[in-house]
Amino acid sequence: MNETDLQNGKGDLLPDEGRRKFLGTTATVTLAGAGLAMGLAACKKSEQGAPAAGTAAEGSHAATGGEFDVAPGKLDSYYIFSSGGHNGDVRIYGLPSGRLLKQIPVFNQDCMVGWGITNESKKILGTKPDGTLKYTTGDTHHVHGSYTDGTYDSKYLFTNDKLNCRIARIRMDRMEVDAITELPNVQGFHGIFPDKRDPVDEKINHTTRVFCGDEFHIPQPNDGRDLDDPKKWFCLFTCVDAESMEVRWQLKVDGNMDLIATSYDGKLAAANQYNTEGGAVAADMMSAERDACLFVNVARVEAAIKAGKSFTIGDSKVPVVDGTKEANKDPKTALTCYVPVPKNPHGVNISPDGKYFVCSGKLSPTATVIATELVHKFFEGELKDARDAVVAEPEIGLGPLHTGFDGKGNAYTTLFLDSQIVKWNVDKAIAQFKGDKSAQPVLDRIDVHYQPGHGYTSMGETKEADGKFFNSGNKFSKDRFLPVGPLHVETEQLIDISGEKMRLLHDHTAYPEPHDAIIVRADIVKTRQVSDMKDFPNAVGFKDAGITRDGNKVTVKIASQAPNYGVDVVKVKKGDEVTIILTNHDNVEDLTHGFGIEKYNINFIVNPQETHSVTFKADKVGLFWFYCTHFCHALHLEMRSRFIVEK
Ligand code: K7E
Ligand code: CUA
Ligand code: CA
Repeated sequence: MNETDLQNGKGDLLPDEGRRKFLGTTATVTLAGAGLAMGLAACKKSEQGAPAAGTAAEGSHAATGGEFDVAPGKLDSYYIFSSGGHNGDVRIYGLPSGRLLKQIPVFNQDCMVGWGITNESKKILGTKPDGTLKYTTGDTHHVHGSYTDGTYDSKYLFTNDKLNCRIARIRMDRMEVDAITELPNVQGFHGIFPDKRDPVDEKINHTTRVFCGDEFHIPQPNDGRDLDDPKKWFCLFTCVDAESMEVRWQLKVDGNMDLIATSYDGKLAAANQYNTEGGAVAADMMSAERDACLFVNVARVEAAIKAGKSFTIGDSKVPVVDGTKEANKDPKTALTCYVPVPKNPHGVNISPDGKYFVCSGKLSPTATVIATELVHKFFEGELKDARDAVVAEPEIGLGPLHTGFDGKGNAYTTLFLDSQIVKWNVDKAIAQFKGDKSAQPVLDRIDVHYQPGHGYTSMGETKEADGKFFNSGNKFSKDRFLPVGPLHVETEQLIDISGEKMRLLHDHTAYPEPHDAIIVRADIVKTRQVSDMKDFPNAVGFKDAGITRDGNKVTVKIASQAPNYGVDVVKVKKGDEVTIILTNHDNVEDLTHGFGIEKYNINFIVNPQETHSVTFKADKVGLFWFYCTHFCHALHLEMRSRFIVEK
């Protein structure tokens, strides 16, 4: 088998030896530029103490099929809320079926619902002075839900835009974005995580803040100064208020931040750091043997701000405090704790019992386990060295990225280079670290197809982790689906983790390119299928429907009910600024109307009892039909009226 064959995705036909070679080839090709192969040379596979991997790609580990099928008319038992990557959206899947249920436009434009087209969505997205959108692109990586009492409360989802550094909030009753905030003075806003409890007032046992990690260091302020002086650049950790969505404060840190995790007691936020070197090119970012996991003492940061120890950067009014090592030498007053972990870690996740943070090695074949209790001890001045907070560092395989938990003491880590999920036991890893030579932390491995990034378990980011499912978000699908040209759809693989051995249940597709997701029990999620008209201040009643003019501004108020808009013709003059306000008066679940005007690039929907509006210039003379774009009624095609623009 030559290299071309290997690249063509014939890996599954190969014996295990060949599969490894196949993956190795891909990995080398993919990452050679970054010099990753070198960094991994230290890993001795034979000494990992793992039981033999499932050798055939599927086989002994695979489910026989059927048992997790969702029959016609039956509902899934879980939701997956997933990021959409550089499509800029958030997706909802059902589990265990893997069926796609909804795509929520967030930072992208969407002509199905009219996101980025209606006045209401443009206001949330943000516009330039000329009324056009400030940004039309985005890159969502992480989606996390708001918490009450350590589990999801079905109120909000929060997601990041790595590209234009915005945080978005989705209200879960409607599964629509209701707020977007741009973070000042950051680039590469990557990790995001809501807190689970108030760090100051213990009685507040729900999400009040969302923490944001900043991956790319920049000159501060980024106004043309220090462009050739990377030593002066730095990153900011950001705290956003979960209700007002305003930026509360920022923290200057050493190094960069990647993913974020928060403690169950509300007191700590953690971020893995891969560029503690402050390098501007990849080789420099990989020069140190160890980087760090940063812990932020949230209450102390807020006390420092109250005490007036903050400054501001550039035009931003957000208070910034100094969390660098230099400014935080005494642990008893320190705002931050930097725990050294091996080379360029990726991913930080907390166990459902709140006891351990796990940082994956990425360029080191290890996972580092840090005890929450010992980080607290550090801040009390009772730990000699921040590194002493590490209680285990098992060797688990090549390219570990993200970890999920089953709530029974086991961790499941994605191995990007090995294309596997490895199951390992946290207590056994701790025993091994303490010197127990008989402890074998690695319990099982399963092949996935191929190169997993994020992996996550059912309810695994809550204290209600139930140990049922693990979903592997793979970065390469190669031969898993019918080919559709150069851009492959991604594979997600559902794994049953309820037994001792992991079992692969099925593949489902994901449009490129999701990163992180959460799996939420279906009974927790409460949505409403028909909106409340009172939530829409510009709702048009049947009596207020009609056309009004104020100078060259024309307002068209439409109260629609299937299968009519209630207006046969709208006449305006060329050059008029036209605002159309459309209310859907149907009070019937699933009865959505659309509104598109020929040649005017306008398309949006109104769900039952909802109102949306658009504003545009009538710059083309003639007759233009506007029609219902969403099938609503036997007379759906007849649901159309005339928009006439006179000279
Ligand atoms: Cu969460 Cu993909 Cu942004 Cu890891 S990152 S894979
Ligand atoms: Cu109204 Cu189709
Ligand atoms: Ca590094």
